[in-house]
Amino acid sequence: MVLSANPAIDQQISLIKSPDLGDHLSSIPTIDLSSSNSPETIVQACKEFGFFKVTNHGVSMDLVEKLEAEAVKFFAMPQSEKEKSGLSNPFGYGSKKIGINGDVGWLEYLLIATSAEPFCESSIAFLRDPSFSSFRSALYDYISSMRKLNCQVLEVMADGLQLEQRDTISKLVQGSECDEIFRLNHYPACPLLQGFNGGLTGFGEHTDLQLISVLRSNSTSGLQIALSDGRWVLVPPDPEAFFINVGDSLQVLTNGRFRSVKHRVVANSLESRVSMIYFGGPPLAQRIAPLPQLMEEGEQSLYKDFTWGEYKGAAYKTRLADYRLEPFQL
Ligand code: AKG
Repeated sequence: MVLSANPAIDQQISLIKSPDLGDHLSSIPTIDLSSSNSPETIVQACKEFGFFKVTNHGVSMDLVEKLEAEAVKFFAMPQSEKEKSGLSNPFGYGSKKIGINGDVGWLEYLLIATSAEPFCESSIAFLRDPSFSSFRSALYDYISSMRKLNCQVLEVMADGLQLEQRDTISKLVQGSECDEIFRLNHYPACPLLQGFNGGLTGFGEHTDLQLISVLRSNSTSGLQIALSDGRWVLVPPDPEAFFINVGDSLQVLTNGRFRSVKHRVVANSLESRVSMIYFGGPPLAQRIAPLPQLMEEGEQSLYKDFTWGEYKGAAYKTRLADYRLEPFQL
């Protein structure tokens, strides 16, 4: 079923029926990063769900709130002003269209390439404007804390996988050659849908391409993940925690031991949702292949040999919901 949500919009955005009320993920796997059993629990969560949240992460809520406030201010600007700030190509401001292959959703966003330093000058022109200096500094602080958290989570995973060097995975996403992206999403409230048992597609179902992504949202619900049996479940929001999605590249590095999680966002409430997602990708030339240290005797790779650049290039030609790893499977 599709709905032309606003006569001024010619894109058709799909409606999604809500999962049954019972289909709340009764307990989101929660990894307390200060706990000594986090390596075991993280591996279990990556195998079963490809998804978990982290607590005791050491990221200051003050800097999270500062960036969220800047994002809210930006998205509240008149449409013409937001569009002047640089249309998504792919970086910049985007509204409703996600990518170039026909995906649409009830959202607007800012997509920023954050690896090149100083990223604010090179990725999105409007951030150079002195009137955005507080946005710029909140963004720098947030990205630098995400780099640390991203590596910390990958190191706990390496411990859980009993890899001798705990930076075996994290070193793939460190350094100036890395392909790092940051996305700020705003899903406006959609009061037209009051009374409907479901909502509008905010961000259509997909898996992330990178190793992991680090997601934080405000207290408005909307995120859903698919379980291994294909059922969709609601993820209760937790603005104090960070949610981690296992991405396709980590599924390959672990030769399928970890599961890249399919997820989507439904925009349906009377309140708007703001999310911030950090995607730490490896350098374009990095080979993505199962880690030899993990392979058991006689175990064969499930995947063809490819680089991150090749995978990303191929994925960008597909639709969000496509199974992008399929052509790379053996
Ligand atoms: C993405 O930006 O790739 C998402 O999956 C969005 C998730 C969210 O907004 O919570």
